[in-house]
Parts: sequence; C-alpha cells; structure tokens
Amino acid sequence: MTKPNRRDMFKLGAAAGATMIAASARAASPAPTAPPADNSWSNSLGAPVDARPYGQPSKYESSVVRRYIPWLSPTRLADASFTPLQDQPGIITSNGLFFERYHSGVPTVDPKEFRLMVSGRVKKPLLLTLDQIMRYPSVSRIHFIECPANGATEWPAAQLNSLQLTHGMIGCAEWTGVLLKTILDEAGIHPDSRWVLPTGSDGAHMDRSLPMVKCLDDCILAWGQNGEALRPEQGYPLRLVVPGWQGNVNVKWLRQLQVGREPWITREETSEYSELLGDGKSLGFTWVMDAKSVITFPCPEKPLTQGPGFYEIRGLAWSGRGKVKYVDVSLDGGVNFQRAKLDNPILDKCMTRFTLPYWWDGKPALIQSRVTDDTGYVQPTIVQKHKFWGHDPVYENNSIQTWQILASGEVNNVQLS
Ligand SMILES: Nc1nc2c(c(=O)[nH]1)N[C@H]1C(S)=C(S)[C@@H](COP(=O)(O)O)O[C@H]1N2
Ligand SMILES: [Mo]
Repeated sequence: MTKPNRRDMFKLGAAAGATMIAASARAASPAPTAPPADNSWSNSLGAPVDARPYGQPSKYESSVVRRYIPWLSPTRLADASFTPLQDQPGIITSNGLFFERYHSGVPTVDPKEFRLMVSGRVKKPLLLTLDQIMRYPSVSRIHFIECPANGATEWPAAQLNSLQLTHGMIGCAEWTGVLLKTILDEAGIHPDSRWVLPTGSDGAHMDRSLPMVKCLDDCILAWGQNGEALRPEQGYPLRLVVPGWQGNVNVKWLRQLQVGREPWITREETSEYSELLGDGKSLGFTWVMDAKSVITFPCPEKPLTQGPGFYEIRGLAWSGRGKVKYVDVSLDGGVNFQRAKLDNPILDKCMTRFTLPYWWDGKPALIQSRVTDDTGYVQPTIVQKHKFWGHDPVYENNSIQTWQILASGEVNNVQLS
C-alpha cells in the first residue's frame, strides 16, 4: 500500500484503492472559510494571577489522575497508585501524577527536624541537616523509577484492561541532589566497606542493602523533582535515587545510611523482594530493571475513535541497564516488526519516547512494541518469561505488551500464547 501524502492523512479510503474505506468525517467536511466563532472566553477578561499562586491543570483534564486497585490493599496503607501513562505526552511524569508506592502511608516530615545519619564502617560518622546536605556539589539527572511489581497482575494472564493499571507503576523525573558518593567520601569509607543500608524515617522504615559499587557510581540523594522540592509522596525532603534499579531500593524520607562489610538481609530482602522460582528456589537481590516498552497510544484508555486512516502510534521505552537503542513495533502480533522513530533526548536509565506512523485499515490488529537497549538486551515475550519464572511470580514482568485493536477502534489487553 502506498502511503497517502500529507494532505490526505485522514483520507485512507482514497489512497487504499481496492480496500476502499469511508473517509473520516473530518476529511469529508467542506473546506473552512472562516475561523471558529468567538466563544465566551473570547469576549471577556481571563482570570488574574492571584487566582492561582500554585497552578493547576485545566478543569477539563480532571480525569487525568493517579488510580489505584482497591483489592490490592484493602487497608489503603501499604498501597500503590498508578501513573496515567496514557495521558503523559513526553518522557517526564508530572509530580502530581507520579505513581506512589509505600508500605505505611505518606509521612509528613518537617525539614527543620530532618537529619541524615551516616554511620557504621566509616572514618567520620555524620549527622547532617538538610541545609548542610544542600551545600555539597550537586547534580541534576533525568531517570525513571519503576516498582518491580509493575505488571504483577498480568503474570498469569491478561487481567486488567488498562495501560495505567498494567504499566503505571513507573514515573520519570528530573532529580536534583548530591551524589551519594560525595557524602560517602565525606564520611570516609574503610576499604572493606562493601555495602550500604539506607533506611527511611516512615513507619515502615524501609531498608535495602546496596552494594558499594552502585553507591559510588550514580546514586543521588535527591531533594529536587521536576523543578520543585520533592513531593511528600516521593520522599520529601530527601530520597535516595538508585538509577535503573528496583523502585524499592529508592528509599524515601531518608534518615540513615549505614556502611558495612556484608549485606544485612533485612525483612525486605527475605519476605519481600525475593522471588520464588518455578524450581522452588528463591531469587534475591535482583536489582536491575530490565528493558521494557509499551505503546501508550492507542491503548485501552485511548481507542481509535475517528475511524480508519492515519494515526501515530506512540509509546515509551526504558532500560535499567543503560540507554534505549531501538524500538520495534509490530502490527501483526509479533510476526513482522518495523523500527520506530526515537525522540531525543535518549538518556541513560530514562524513559525514551517512540513513534510510528500508522495507517489503520479499520481491521482488527494486534500491536506490540519491543525495545532493545544498548547492552543488546531484547525485551522478551510473556511466553519466554513464563519459561524461566513460571506463571505466578510477582516481580519483573517486563514482557512485550500486546494491544488488540478491534474493528470498532476499541483496544483490549490480550496475551498471545
Ligand atoms: N521509606 C520508604 N521508602 C520507599 C518505600 C517505602 O515504603 N518507604 N517504598 C519503596 C517502593 S516499594 C517503591 S516502588 C518506591 C516508589 O517510589 P515513589 O512512591 O516515589 O513512586 O519507593 C520505595 N521507597
Ligand atoms: Mo515497589
């Protein structure tokens, strides 16, 4: 099929020749001769600045909100909310929409009373105020944070007909703070100090053992998030950002960094965040988030509502190992793939946006995206994942997502076996 030229974008029918399909209403309507009529907002003064000391989205965007799954946490205290990826235009997740995951609710931490203790196998233990931490040389970097339970409900079978609820336990933000290495250097680590245990000050006291090599590499003690202070949900006033690694090691409401020789094997590392495999063995310390991608348009929340013709397939890809190298998109359930266009910036351990022009013929289709990262890792199918992990794990579902487009334009979450 020859691709229609730009003027005919919405008129697939004419270009498709034999497979004639009615041109969309938009293409059929007569050429406009005058601009749209004035609406009420054109004939009156708009709202003054003092109406909104802190800006809010348009009231017409009120459906763009975080959502949660009531049966996941009946008490609502050890809970998670999901980012509406279907409404995220680019790679940055807005602060008010950034997914939340916590084990005991969001604490209200007073920054004046905040202290960070650095202790254990260090030459000079530290007790730092927030102001003191902010005096050190700083960095600002864009990284995603993804909970490894993202997609957990989809392990046994396609279950939730929603992009937000199957993929929304991820967010991507610009994090500003001081490198963890800077603070560890200040405390002076002993040569045999190979592990760090960050602990949160919330009721859950979340703690995870982190190998020193990662701590000295790219971890950030962050106080800034997308142009403002961290949100309470994200760990105000200070969180650890561990780029590319499981969300749970990104300890929020930070209060202590212990330095030691061995991992601590905390409760979080035995009852949580280890995975019972098909052979009965338990797998722990699976830190890195493997490469993953998903088509964000169309998706169950965003069907093809304007009939056959041109659409742009849009999506997001990321890898905890490095950069996105390329994304391939299939329109036939994974038989054939074509390379999508990647939008800049393409950053390390960061979301990358991809697009592909799509002339929909109005017939049912199975669309997928598959990312390859710069280490050569290729996003696997759910069938490949099931072979190693079995059918009932919780974590690490980075499988290729299939969306089924129906002739009506509706989109469903399906799994191909
Ligand atoms: N102190 C503390 N830090 C925490 C948690 C917590 O319950 N307490 N939850 C972790 C989990 S499981 C995840 S996935 C990430 C989620 O980060 P977010 O809420 O900023 O999206 O925070 C992590 N850091
Ligand atoms: Mo998590």
